[in-house]
Amino acid sequence: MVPAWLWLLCVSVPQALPEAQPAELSVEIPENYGGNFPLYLTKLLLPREGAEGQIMLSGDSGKAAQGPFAMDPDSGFLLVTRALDREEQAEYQLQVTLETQDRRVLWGPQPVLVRVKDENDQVPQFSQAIYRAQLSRGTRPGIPFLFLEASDQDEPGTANSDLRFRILSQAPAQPSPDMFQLEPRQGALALSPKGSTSLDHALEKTYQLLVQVKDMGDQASGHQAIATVEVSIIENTWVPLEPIHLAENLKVLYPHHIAQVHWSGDDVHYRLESQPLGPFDVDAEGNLYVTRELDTEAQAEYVLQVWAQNSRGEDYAAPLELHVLVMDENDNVPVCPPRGPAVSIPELSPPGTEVTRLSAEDADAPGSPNSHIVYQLLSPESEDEVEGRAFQVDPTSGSVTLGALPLQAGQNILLLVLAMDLAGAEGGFSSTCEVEVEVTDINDHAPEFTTSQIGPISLPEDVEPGTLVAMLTATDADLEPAFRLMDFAIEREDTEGTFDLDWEPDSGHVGLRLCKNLSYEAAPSHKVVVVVRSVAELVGPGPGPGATATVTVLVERVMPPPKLDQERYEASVPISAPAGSLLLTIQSSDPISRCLRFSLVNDSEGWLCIEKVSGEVHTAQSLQGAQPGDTYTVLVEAQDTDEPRLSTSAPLVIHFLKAPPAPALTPAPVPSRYLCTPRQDHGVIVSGPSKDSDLASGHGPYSFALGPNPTVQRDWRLQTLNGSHAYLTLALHWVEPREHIIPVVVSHNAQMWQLLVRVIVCRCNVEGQCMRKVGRMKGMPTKLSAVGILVGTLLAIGIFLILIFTHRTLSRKKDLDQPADSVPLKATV
Ligand SMILES: *[C@@H]1O[C@H](CO)[C@@H](O)[C@H](O)[C@H]1NC(C)=O
Ligand SMILES: *[C@@H]1O[C@H](CO)[C@@H](O)[C@H](O)[C@H]1NC(C)=O
Ligand SMILES: CC(=O)N[C@H]1CO[C@H](CO)[C@@H](O)[C@@H]1O
Repeated sequence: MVPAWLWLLCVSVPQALPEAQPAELSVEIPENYGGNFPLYLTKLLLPREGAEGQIMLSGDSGKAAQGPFAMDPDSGFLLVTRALDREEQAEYQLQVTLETQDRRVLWGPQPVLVRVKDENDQVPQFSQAIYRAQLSRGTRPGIPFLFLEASDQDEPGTANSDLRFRILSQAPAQPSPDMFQLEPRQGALALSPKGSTSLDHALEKTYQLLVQVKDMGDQASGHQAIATVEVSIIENTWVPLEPIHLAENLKVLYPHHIAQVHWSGDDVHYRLESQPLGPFDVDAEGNLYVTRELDTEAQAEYVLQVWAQNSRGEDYAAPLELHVLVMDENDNVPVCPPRGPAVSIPELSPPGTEVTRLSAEDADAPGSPNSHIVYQLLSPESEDEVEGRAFQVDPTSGSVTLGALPLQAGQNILLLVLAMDLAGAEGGFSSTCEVEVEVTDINDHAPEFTTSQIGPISLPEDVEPGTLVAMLTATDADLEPAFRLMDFAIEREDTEGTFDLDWEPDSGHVGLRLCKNLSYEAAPSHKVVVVVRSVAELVGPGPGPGATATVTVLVERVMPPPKLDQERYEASVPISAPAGSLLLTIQSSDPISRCLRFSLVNDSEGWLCIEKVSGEVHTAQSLQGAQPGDTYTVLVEAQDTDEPRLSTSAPLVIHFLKAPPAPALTPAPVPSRYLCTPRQDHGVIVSGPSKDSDLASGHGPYSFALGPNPTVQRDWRLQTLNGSHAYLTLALHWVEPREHIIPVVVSHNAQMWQLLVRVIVCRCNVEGQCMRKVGRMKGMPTKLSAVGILVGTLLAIGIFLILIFTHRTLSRKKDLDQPADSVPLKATV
């Protein structure tokens, strides 16, 4: 029951799962097996009923060739028929299948991997029997210059193929027996540290090394091989290079060869680095190239480093340094500094003051003529004379300084300065630099009056305070408004406080105003000295004479027009009035004494005349044509003799009266007076009005005149005192001392009469009086003495009367010469 079940299982499982892969079987077999063959390797678990089918053994991927392997059909063992060589074939892939006659698969396929286990049966082999290498002096110790190669056919990764290199011997062993070192695993041959130090002194040109390679790693056993290494010592050609000068913008074919380096040893690879990064390259032969055009302005100098390296990239020696200098070409134009804001220079700055310092940039090589810049002033054009130059430019430093020509405030100057490279030589480049200069104002001008003397200005006395007397104008040559502000003051004035100044703060005009009433009497003229100053502080010399102005003011006296005592005058005159009849006297009523001159304005008939000085109005001729009852009006004008402008006038109305009947001539008592000669200041008052009411009817002016006798007119003078009295004085210095009877014609209201004024002229005594013998009174008079004096006086009067009468008789004779119409009238003494 059980085998039937197992068979069923064994048969049915592969049938049910024909694709199922049984686990791979792995079998190891030692290489070069020295025992009997066939060698049973492993037993396969075939089904029991193996007889029914046929066991098939095939090689890789169903190939029929199974090589040295076979299956024992009876036992189901896999067996090998001969010894295997791993170096020939290391692995065999086999498949075992149980098939029927008609090639139906009953079991399998079962993969079987047969591995041949390695045996150290191979000897390591050097790639060359003799290695030749060149070694440059100066190679660093430990840097391999030759790599030995060896191979071992045994299984890689096992000790059988694990190779070790070793120097067996060195010949010659001078100057040191171990000049070289060999890396055991890599076979890299290098100088030992000792060899490195002694190589330079070594005279030997060649070293022969016997080298060994051995398998089995570090174990003592193993196979080995031997080779020879010939090392030739070569002089060091790795020498420093001179700097290379390369022109910028060089037009050649690139890459352009610039230098060559050479490492004299074998197995060399060059590496190049440029600091900073530049267009440089090195090829396998050590040729250095520049690969494109250079620009000194971009980079003027490069430092190239070239390394000589072995194939592992290790440096044989220190790198060589190579300086590449890019030679400048004058390919850059000087560049002016950017034009900045205007440079402010105060006016009157001394010559030599630095305005600015130009510094143009030239990108060409510093220190070369290509960047050597010189400066030249283009504008304002430089004068030949130093005095004519406002600016100077130092060619080398570019310093712009002030010249001798003074600048004026407010000027705005654009300086053009040429900056030339190649030190100004021909063929160089140049640029024009601009510098703006602004000359600022300083308060160096004092304000000045346009006129220093003003006037004389005439001012009437009555001009009102506050009146503008004069306008003064001052100017300031400065430009800055703040420097043009002025301050005015009265420096000197005759009368304090009479005048005042008045000005707007920002104007140059100042008004001189009157503050007080003027008075001609107090001051007929004024001198006012006005000064002007700059409000801001003045720089430089102080104010000159123009800072003062003198105003002369003359005070004009103001006179009121003359005033007459009446606004209208009236007089009456009989039409029969003779020429020269006094009508009235015009008088001034001025409180102040002034000289007036009277005149008649429109006396068209010519009837009247007026005394210029006294104002007496007389008839000028007989009033022919005038009718009684008529009036005649003329204008009387009074003019101030000092100020003819000043005048006044008043109408004078003359009323014409009927001619009166001829007056009766009444003898008048003859009063007498004494006047002494030589002439003294005495006179006799003659009264016009008569006590006779017929003659002296009404009031009004009386006019007086001396009688027509020429002697009388020569010796005497008659002046009208007022309307009713006249004053009789001696006209000559000396008049005969005796009794004089002087006829005086009086006219009044068309009546006229004659007075005979008796004047006794005597000799003057010392006191200017008549010498009269009069006794002196002493003490109180007694009754007796009083009677004596009375009698004496009466006696004296008697004698006096006798004297008078004798004189009268004498003078009567003279009266006979007088005209018949001159009738003596009464005279009041
Ligand atoms: C100036 O004169 C005016 C007119 O004559 C007068 O009214 C005024 O009082 C005077 N002023 C002074 C300060 O004398
Ligand atoms: C003189 O002038 C005054 C005022 O103008 C006038 O009234 C008068 O009639 C004039 N007299 C004569 C004679 O023309
Ligand atoms: C009217 C008038 O004034 N008459 C006088 C004229 O002058 C004499 C002398 O001086 C006076 O006595 C009058 O009174």
